Amino acid sequence: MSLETTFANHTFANPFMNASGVHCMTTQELDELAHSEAGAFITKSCTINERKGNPEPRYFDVPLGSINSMGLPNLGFSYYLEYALAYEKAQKNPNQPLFFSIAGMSVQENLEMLGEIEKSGFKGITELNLSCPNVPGKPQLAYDFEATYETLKEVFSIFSKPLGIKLPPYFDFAHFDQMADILNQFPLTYVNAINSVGNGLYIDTDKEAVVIKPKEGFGGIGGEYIKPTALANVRAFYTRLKPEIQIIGTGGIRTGQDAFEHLLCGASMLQIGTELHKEGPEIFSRITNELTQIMSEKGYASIDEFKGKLRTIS
Ligand code: RRO
Repeated sequence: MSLETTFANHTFANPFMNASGVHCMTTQELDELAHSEAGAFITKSCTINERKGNPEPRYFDVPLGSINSMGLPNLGFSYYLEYALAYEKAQKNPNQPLFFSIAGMSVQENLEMLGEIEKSGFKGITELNLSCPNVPGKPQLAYDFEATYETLKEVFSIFSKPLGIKLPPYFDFAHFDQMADILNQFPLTYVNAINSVGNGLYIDTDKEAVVIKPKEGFGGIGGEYIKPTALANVRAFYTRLKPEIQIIGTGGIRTGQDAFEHLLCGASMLQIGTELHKEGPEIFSRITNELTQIMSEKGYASIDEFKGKLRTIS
């Protein structure tokens, strides 16, 4: 029995990693992930310059998930690139590349960071976040199909290393079709579905008030609330994208069963945000055990035996 997963020409011990934004802002948090049972990990989405982000409170755990409006706080591109290069230099197993997330405030800023990554010695995988819902005045780029196409055209004219993109959730078959048509025109390594469900509102009934300060309480929803939407997006892209583009499933992964469902829909790697925030990096040993248990009960020796093989009703 093995949880090994092949992704972007690398073999990871298991498919689990953090979702960008959770437990990955500082070198200390990143090192804790590196020493955890996670198969891989990713840095906090960054901008060229350090950002403080939105005013606090800006992240709130709720019974069925979380709401956040962090506003892209990060320590700046150079901080994470230096960490990545040092990590690679010290690495014993070159088969476990780091994932590096960027989220520039403009196409130009993204191109500038990608240009730097391209000419650096970075050997890992870059994730371009086109779906942050929390920067006031900056819409989620991947809801604009033409802008997404134009951005990817520019990106691939200057960037040749492995690149994935982080998408927001879509809710309509026309949008799944349109976005997949665009993505299939590019040499993407992967698509990560989904970011938080943007601009939800959580209310504290006793206080008759919102629970986070930015944007009058509106924020990205994660956790159990969003699993069906995440599974739908994973499945929709798995069945529409060319096979060279792999899928990372993110959204509502709390237990081994949630992980199994994402894999059944076609995800190759699995990212955990809300539940990692609640439990800390120990979650990775719990959830790998739970997934192993489910696979053994079902008689599966490897993930490839069931990945993507969701049944429909005829
Ligand atoms: O920092 C954030 O507010 C944030 C980002 Br960049 C993102 O992509 N998704 C999210 O839920 N929060």
